[in-house]
Amino acid sequence: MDEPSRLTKTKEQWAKARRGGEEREVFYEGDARLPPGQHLVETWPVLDLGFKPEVPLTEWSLAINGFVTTPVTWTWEQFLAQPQFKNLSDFHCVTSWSRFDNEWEGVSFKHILSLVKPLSSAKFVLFKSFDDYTTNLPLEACDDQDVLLTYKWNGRPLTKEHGGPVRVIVPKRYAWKGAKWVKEITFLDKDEKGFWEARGYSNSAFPWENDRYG
Ligand SMILES: Nc1nc2c(c(=O)[nH]1)N[C@H]1C(S)=C(S)[C@@H](COP(=O)(O)O)O[C@H]1N2
Ligand SMILES: [Mo]
Repeated sequence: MDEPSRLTKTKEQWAKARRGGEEREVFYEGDARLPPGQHLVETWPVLDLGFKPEVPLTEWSLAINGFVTTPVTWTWEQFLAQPQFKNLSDFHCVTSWSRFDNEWEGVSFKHILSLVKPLSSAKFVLFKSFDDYTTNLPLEACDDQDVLLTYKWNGRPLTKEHGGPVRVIVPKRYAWKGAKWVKEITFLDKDEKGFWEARGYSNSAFPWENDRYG
């Protein structure tokens, strides 16, 4: 990977200092939708490693493999041919902003599980992206009705800056658990830490528990 960007370096320092959440101890009383230490934004900030990969649809593919009965690799057309799924959810970034009511549209993780059929030894999932980013989750976190691979946001195609063609959305965890520009999903029997998890971020990442750092 290239030299880390300034934002990446700052976030790494914040993780070391375990910053964020505590100095913004604003519990919006009566607003049960905002997790502790978060503030609401109307915009949608862009966070990445300082590099936004350009992935033409003709070159896009997604491999789903590892400890599964039936690995698959989809082209763009094959991805679109899967049952389509819509879900509305809130988005919580560890740097303390939250964005409510995002309508995502794509392929549900439940559908993926029904196709590839993880082996009983599969307990973890590792996501890899076209910018070499990685993030990890327990399988049970992915096996949830609100988890999906999205290519649309609020009815429009997901832009490149937000991870298009396709990104992952895991509403019950902080947003770094959702890989933008996803290219590979690997089921594993052992946990393997992703980019931020290896740099001081929490392995579990529960917004409602202010669970930011490991
Ligand atoms: N491939 C990739 N996915 C990524 C990241 C990244 O740098 N590369 N950053 C993560 C982080 S830290 C956050 S907060 C969200 C930001 O998504 P957004 O830019 O659409 O707001 O994407 C996550 N997914
Ligand atoms: Mo983030």
